[in-house]
Amino acid sequence: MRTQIGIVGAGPAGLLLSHLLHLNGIESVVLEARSREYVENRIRAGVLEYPVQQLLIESGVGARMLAEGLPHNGINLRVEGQDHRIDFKALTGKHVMVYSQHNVVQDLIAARLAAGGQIVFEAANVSVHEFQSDAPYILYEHDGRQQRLDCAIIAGCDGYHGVCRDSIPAGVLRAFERDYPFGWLGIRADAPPASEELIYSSHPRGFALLSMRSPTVSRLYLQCSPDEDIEAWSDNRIWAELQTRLSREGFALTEGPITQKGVTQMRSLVVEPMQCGRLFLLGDAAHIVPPTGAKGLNLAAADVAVLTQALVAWLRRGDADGLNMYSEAALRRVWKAQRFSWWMTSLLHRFVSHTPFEQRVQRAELDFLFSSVAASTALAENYVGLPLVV
Ligand code: FAS
Ligand code: PHB
Repeated sequence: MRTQIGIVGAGPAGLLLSHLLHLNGIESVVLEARSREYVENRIRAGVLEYPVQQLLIESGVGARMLAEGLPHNGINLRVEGQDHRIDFKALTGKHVMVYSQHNVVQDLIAARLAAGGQIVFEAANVSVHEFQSDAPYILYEHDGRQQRLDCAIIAGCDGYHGVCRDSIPAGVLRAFERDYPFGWLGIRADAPPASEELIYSSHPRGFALLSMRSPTVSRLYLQCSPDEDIEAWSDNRIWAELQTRLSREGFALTEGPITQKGVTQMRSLVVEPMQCGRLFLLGDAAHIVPPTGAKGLNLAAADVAVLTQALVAWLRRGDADGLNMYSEAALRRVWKAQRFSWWMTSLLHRFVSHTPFEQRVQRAELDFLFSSVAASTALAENYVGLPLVV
């Protein structure tokens, strides 16, 4: 089989890339290890930046988001039982959209298939080859038979645990990493959210976050140890801890059946460069952010916007400048989102290693944020989303 762009991974990065390329008359084939049902129901992110919303709307896959998504004009930071609202609308004129990542994935798969797009689900043992030549190809197994996909470019959209990044020869990539001494215990619950907007709580017992998926489904997170045993957390214990960390006078969470729970590691990672020959890395295959800034999904979309522009210029006009500069251009925005995610994580979590001095500085940083329009504006601009292509 032959195509123009071979894409590994049907997450938000791979699917959005295939969709935007199609709109520009460029062919692609997406190879995905898991089943359609699995990728369409995988619980992950839930907040879309303003520029990403615009990209989905302008590219014709925003209708359900606009119909079912929850536009939020601000977030609340809760410290010592006091709320401090960051008013995105007043500070930036923009809003974020609470809309599940798996809904975005479902919308993109539906759009690709409706347009005759090729997505090979359950493609096993994917391997990438000859990407340092001008004739790269991908091998994989499907329906028990070995297959080969010849292409001009390979897009590695296979996430943190994929094969593409690890296929790049030793010495080419440099990794920049930070592991955090905690994780997030996250739940999805059939309980109406107790707040119209997200609440980020900095509590002496640790961080907590109230988020949601719909008027009847809540998504909540607790700071926990990185190797926390989820089996040790009964639903009652989880609700009790959430009530404590999100407590404020006159406020209580509405509890309900917990339908999904898990522990997520907190890590910051960037690999540079984000390309090797004709293999380009996008999304979690190239960078991981702690979820405190709600940037993971949005960064994947930003990489797609940069690479799409570069591929259109190359395939239409033979202009390879954008491709040659892809990594540099994408990394400029990646590092800004990394900084913001690290900053939000440092600001709102409890660090057992903190000295009393560091605790005071963390508190002073919050006080400054609550008393300075400039500081609140900086948070708001980063949270609602920086321009996709800079
Ligand atoms: P993805 O990981 O989404 O997609 C990669 C795809 O490649 C997957 O479908 C995978 O099956 C496929 N693949 C992997 N290896 C392959 C191979 N060898 N062959 C073929 N296919 C292969 N972000 C937030 O902002 N908020 C959150 O609450 C949040 N929660 C998260 C929870 C978890 C457990 C994880 C892992 C991430 C979470 N994130 C969250 C970040 C998340 O949103 C990612 O940034 C986003 O999924 C990145 O999208 P992709 O780069 O497309 O990678
Ligand atoms: C979520 O809704 O899953 C969510 C929201 C904000 C975050 C992280 C996760 O910072």
